[in-house]
Amino acid sequence: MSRPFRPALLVAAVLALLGGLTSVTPSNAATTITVATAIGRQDNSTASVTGYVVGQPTATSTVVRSNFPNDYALALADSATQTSTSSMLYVQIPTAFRASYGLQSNPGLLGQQITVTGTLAAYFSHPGLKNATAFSGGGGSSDPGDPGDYYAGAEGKTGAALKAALHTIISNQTKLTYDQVWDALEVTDQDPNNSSNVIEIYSGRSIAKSSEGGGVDDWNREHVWAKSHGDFGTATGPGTDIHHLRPEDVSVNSARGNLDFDNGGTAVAQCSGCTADSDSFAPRAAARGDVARMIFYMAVRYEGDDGFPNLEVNNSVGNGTAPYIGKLSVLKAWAAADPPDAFEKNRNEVIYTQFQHNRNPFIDHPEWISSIWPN
Ligand SMILES: [Ca+2]
Ligand SMILES: [Ca+2]
Repeated sequence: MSRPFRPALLVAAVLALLGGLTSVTPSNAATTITVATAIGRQDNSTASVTGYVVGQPTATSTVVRSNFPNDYALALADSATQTSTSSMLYVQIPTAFRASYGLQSNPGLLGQQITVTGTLAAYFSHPGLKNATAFSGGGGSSDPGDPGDYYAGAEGKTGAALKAALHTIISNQTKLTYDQVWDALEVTDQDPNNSSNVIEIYSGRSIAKSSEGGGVDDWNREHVWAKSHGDFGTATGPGTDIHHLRPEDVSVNSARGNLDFDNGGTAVAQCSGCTADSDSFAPRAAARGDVARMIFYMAVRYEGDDGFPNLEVNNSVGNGTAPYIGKLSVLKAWAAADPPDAFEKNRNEVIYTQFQHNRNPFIDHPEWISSIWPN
């Protein structure tokens, strides 16, 4: 398959990066020191250090930039693109700050400028900062699910009013062409342990990015909200919305077809943990919540006001070409049993910062599912 160069995506990514670098102002710039200064001043004094989050230290000379193991530590540098650990300060994150500044919970902090106040002392046998008493920056919000007051318009709302407010918020987005989806999925669904691969959504298998296409055992662009349910095709719109477009093995994609989602059935070939019968499909357990949150996103994002059908979740299977997907009660149970993990949160963040500039609210706020769909 030919892969033409796509300058528009590159420009969008660069603009997103520049925006990220220039939008944060240190809260206490006059009295803070640089990372280089902090590295040279490991004397147990107290200081406020401003730098860019460049990863999580896991050993003296190892800093990871994805697949963050926990929320306990981060690495700061004077450049957002620094990769040399000798130019990094290792910051211990005390319990009180882990929910807001730990990278597993906040992968979007990567590349953000923050300021940390604490004791300049070795951590992981490396120049560090421990016993921090204050963190600031990184978007200026202590709520990782509400970057820059993204959800301000939904505040205090429930039920139909919440759904309407979220529809307005998430409809403000950049739209991709179906061709651009190939490149986007190589970023959003990259295997955290192998940057040459993507993870297939239903099966969980890691497959070479280069194996994209239509052949046996290639991967292609699966529409989790089956495109026949509303017949929206692959025109720019719901058919190219990467919040629900995922890499999947060609034959597994075909086995899912346009089936609704429900428990039960028999095993699906090449898809460990997946089952299907004549009117429904179930992915592996670890993908079930992801699937549910994608379906709920689509139901809120597409309300029939943009030339495409009003997509809705119902409690049926066998919906055929109607603009509905079921089964609501099962999808709610799947979402509860499989809450958002680091991979899913990172994916949402990457779509927001690099591609569509809108978010899946149900990854940020899973509690909104029951508010909008109480029964
Ligand atoms: Ca999951
Ligand atoms: Ca809808």
